[in-house]
Amino acid sequence: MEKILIANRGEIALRIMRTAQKMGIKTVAVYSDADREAPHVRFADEAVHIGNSPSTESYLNMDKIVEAALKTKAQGIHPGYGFLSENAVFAQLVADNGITFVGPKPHAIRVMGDKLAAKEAVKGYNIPMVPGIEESITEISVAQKISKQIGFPILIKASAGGGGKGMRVVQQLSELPDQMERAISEAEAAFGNGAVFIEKYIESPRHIEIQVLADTHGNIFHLFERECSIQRRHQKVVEEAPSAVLTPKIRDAMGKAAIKVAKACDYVGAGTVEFLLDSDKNFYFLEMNTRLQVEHPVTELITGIDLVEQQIKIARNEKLAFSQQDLSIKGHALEVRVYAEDPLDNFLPSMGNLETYKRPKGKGIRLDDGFEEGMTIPMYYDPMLAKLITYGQDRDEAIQLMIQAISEYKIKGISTTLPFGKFVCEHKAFTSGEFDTHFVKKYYTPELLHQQYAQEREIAAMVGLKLFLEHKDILKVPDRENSNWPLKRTK
Ligand code: MV4
Repeated sequence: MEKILIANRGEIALRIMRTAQKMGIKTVAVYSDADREAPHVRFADEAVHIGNSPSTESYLNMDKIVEAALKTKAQGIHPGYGFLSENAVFAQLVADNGITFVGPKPHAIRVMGDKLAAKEAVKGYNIPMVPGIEESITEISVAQKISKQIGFPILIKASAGGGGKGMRVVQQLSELPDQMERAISEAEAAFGNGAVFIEKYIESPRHIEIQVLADTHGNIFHLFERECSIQRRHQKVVEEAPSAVLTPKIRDAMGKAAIKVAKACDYVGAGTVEFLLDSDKNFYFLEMNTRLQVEHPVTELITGIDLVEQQIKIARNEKLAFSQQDLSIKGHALEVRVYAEDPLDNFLPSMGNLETYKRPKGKGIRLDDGFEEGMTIPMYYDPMLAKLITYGQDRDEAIQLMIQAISEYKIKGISTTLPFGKFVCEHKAFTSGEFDTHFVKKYYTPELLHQQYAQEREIAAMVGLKLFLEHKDILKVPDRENSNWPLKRTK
């Protein structure tokens, strides 16, 4: 593979291109109208315009992307995350055109994209599963019988769902018929597939995922876990590796289970196996993500392995050049996602121009971003601007570095979730490691962020007053009549 096309944009397109460049592979960018001037376009060796700004007319347009690869003679396509990365039809189309899809085979994408098919595939591999059923249910009477067996609360999930879409918690039997009906019609509307199933609802879980790498020669290894419990409405906010709560024994057991899940679907490439960990530290397989994940950098930092490099090598049919015994965890890594959203205003998307954009720098700080000062954030795509990643010898060091890096990261012109990231890193429930997936719901209110600002304002006012008192003998305050100072606030 001497040339690859990156079917993505923003930070992940840049991140993939950097590794390709390091490996001596030429890169082809694709871009929409809104991204004509985007950094990923300028960074690539070649760039092909693929359509209008909406992603349905550009980054999701399979034919255009394959056409661009054929035209530029790219031998591989890396899909990044989101967009077409977990689309089995696209993976097949790429292969049918004689191009290498940098990712798993369509079969694995298809199986893991359907939660019931995934359960079916891993059956017989002795993988811990949440108590529940393995088939879709339509009959209320059947649902009632099963729910009574499992015990309330239960969770109704859509088979075609994932990432939290189409889930419903049912607290008691009387709510079941109504919730079932809604879940089915929601799944029908959202996915064109009304299949739903029931699981025991794990009330206060942690979300822990295992990174796996599988080559085409039958080697499958795991690269330990990422803790992803800090999320807001299924959008991850802070991730870290390793998890503060896994013992070597549980880590080993989860790693082995993840490898079995990968085996069960004949997995090739980099993949992530999601688990829930309950308050008694029992873990359960949830689903497998068949792509490179947003939060992959924390794994790279603690293992020293470039996951994109491994993806490309695997796609070239190379054998993994290490074994499970060679892998170990060194240090601790933390990632804060920076979204163009206002944490003081219900995380409303914040659009506008990056008037000021100053990056934090230094040892132990990695910033994966896709924007530059002066750029306008397009409204068509994901609101994630950047990922701020810190690496320290231990968890406390990574957290302190993160707090420092956030304060050095200057973004003006739009609101971002950086202050929210700081809030999390300073919170006792986070620093103590005692949190679950309900962290944000439990502890966050905009008022608490206001307080953070209030303190800063108070300090600024005190410094101002001190300077004034020190220098007031030489300060000249213009008298009103002759001043241009507006008497009324104009803004
Ligand atoms: C669950 C669960 C509790 N019990 N399944 C959400 C995303 C999707 N991957 C599965 N999810 C969940 N499945 C059972 N049986 C709770 C969640 C869940 C969750 C999981 C991980 C991270 C954040 C979450 C937020 C809400 C619910």
